[in-house]
Amino acid sequence: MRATARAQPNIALIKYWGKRDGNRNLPAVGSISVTLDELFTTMHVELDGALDLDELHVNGRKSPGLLPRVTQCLDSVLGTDRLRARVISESNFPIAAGLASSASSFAALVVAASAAGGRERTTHELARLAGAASGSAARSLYGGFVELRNDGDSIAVQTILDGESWPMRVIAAVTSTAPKPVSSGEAMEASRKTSPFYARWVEEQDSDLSTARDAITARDFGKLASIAEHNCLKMHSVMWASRPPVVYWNAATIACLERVRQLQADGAAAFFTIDAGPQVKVVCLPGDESQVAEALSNTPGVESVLASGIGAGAALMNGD
Ligand code: 2P0
Repeated sequence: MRATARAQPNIALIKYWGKRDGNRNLPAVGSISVTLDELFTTMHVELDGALDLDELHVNGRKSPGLLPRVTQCLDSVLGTDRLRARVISESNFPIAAGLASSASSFAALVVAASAAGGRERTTHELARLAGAASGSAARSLYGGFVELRNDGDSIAVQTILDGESWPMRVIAAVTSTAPKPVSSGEAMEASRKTSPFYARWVEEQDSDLSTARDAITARDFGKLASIAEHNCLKMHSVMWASRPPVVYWNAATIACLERVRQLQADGAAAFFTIDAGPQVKVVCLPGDESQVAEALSNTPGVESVLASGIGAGAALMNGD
């Protein structure tokens, strides 16, 4: 009746932006990400017949605001006639700061809730359940370089290459920890309905996915860098051209991009990516990590720098 799972956030190199079915939370496009290692969310789920309502504690605090999505996810995993649950979530990195905490949280939640309810589920089934709660969470069920594809009226997720086969480091420059001005779900809908670039974005995604997949399989860093930066800037162009516009960047975001261009000019194997927030994530080869981390730390407006390797997918923890 209780279980604990751990999941890592993931960073998209080819982005998910837009939904083809909002009710079932199905993405309009496929995506490719890397699952991180050192950053993680630990999720404890305890089903308790004495509870009248679900309870959620996030990093030691009761969090009623986040509860409805958790309740909905528990219902989808265990059925609506389930026992109520006490859910305790702890993350070792800032949550709601554009570091994909919803991905690690919902990936860990479906694994822990399934185990607590005695349900045997494949990773594939767990990924679909996580994706219904938060699109990017489906990717955190898998480790390494991960591709999510649309598959009929559902999704299919798989590891393209494991992290050990092509070790990389991801350095995240945190430029603000303020809450997002608009949630990614809302912003995606604004893009779909109003951005003149949205249709073209969807149309070109398969080609970007194919280029990135080939680059990963061939371990061609330059090719991956080029398509990932292009896909990221294209996604933000779609957002900027929405009405009302969606601009997640701040001045430090741009300063970080300039810093990455300098690092590249100096010969570093590094590229940037930016999600639905002002943080800049720089992916680099391990030999360039200290140079990248130092350059980002010294960039005006950067509050902190977090580093991680590429890790494994969500897993149940022993001892519960
Ligand atoms: C991604 N993002 O591929 C993209 C890039 C943000 C920018 O997935 O509405 O929290 O819960 O399905 O997964 C963030 O959106 O969205 C996201 P929902 P999610 O990582």
